[in-house]
Amino acid sequence: MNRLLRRACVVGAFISVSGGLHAGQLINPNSTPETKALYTNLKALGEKVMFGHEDAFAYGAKWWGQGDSEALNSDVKLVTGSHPAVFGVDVGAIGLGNEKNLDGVKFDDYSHYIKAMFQKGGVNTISWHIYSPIDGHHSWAKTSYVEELIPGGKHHDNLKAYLDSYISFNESLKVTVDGQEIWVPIIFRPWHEHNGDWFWWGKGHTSEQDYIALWKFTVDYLIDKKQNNLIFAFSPDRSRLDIEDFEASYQYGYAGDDYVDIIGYDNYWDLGHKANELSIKEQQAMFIDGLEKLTDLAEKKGKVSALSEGGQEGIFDSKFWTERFAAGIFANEKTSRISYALVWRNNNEKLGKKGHYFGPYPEEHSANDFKAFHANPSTVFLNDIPEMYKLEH
Ligand code: BMA
Repeated sequence: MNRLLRRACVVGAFISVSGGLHAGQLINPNSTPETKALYTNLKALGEKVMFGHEDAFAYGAKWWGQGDSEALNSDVKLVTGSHPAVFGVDVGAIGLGNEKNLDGVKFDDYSHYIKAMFQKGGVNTISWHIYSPIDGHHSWAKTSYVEELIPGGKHHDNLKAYLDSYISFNESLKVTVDGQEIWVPIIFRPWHEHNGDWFWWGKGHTSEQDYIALWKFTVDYLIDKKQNNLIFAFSPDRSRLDIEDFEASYQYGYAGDDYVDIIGYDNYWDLGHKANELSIKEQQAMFIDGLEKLTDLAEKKGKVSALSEGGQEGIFDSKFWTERFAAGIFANEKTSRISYALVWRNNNEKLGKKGHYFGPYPEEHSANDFKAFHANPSTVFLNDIPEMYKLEH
């Protein structure tokens, strides 16, 4: 389906269901039934919030996963007895033809974990620290590649080839349930933190207009190629948002409501980021204010919201989970409208990067506090996740 026709369908779907612009349809009218159900059920969580952990099943601070094993392991389960409700994956390096992603996880293992997570009723999200399709440089390049990758650019075909490599991974995410093949729904979050200047698609290395062209092309291409299991998440970085002028600053690089399903943001900044000089109290106030504004904006657009990535690196606050994370997320009816909050990975200690972890693990000093977070009736883990892939009738 071409772009204009799709847009007409999206608008049509909005109007036919609600008579207004707030019916909350996915941007892809051909989404699979399970994908549509997931989107509706994310919204239906109301004031409950799912906990997510990046690379949860791939490895933990002190272990490395077995891709083909039936039983999944996770640091979160070692601490609480339950896996997280959301599993985060990053397909960085996928276009290079490597067997493993940028953090050493085999793509085949990721595929196994994602399918196993789906079969247990959990939710999967994929981000992409994409290498440059022009010269293979990693994401943190300070080079202006985007203009040459978007339609009309001289390396546009390279972008298509990278998207094709994602498509072949995405198409491996199919399982058979009761004799029926089901495509695992994925919350797909490309081109993230674009309002920062650390990635080559970020501010300073590309214009807003070219970033929007990049986003639009990515979405149109994947939808045209019938990747009907994707829910598209947009996620600027909190550190570059102006909380006082939230809507305008959030929508820097926003391609429009018919190109985005999830209004997310990544937030390390208000949670004790080393460069943030505000007091804990002030940071916490900004965390709450930002979440309220994020969920208000999502509500206005009829979309789902999420804390798509974040946490406190090296969790130096032993009461981080209750006094900062939960205290902000469950501060009020607005903040708790986010559907999930995902913390970043627990780097395997043997691989260096000491202290690069964001979730608890056994004997880690916030582990007890995390148990209290898990016991909070408003948090959702895999052991108490509601049905996410069917609609209640
Ligand atoms: C970053 C860090 C890196 C990692 C990348 C992709 O934030 O964790 O070490 O390679 O994410 O997972």
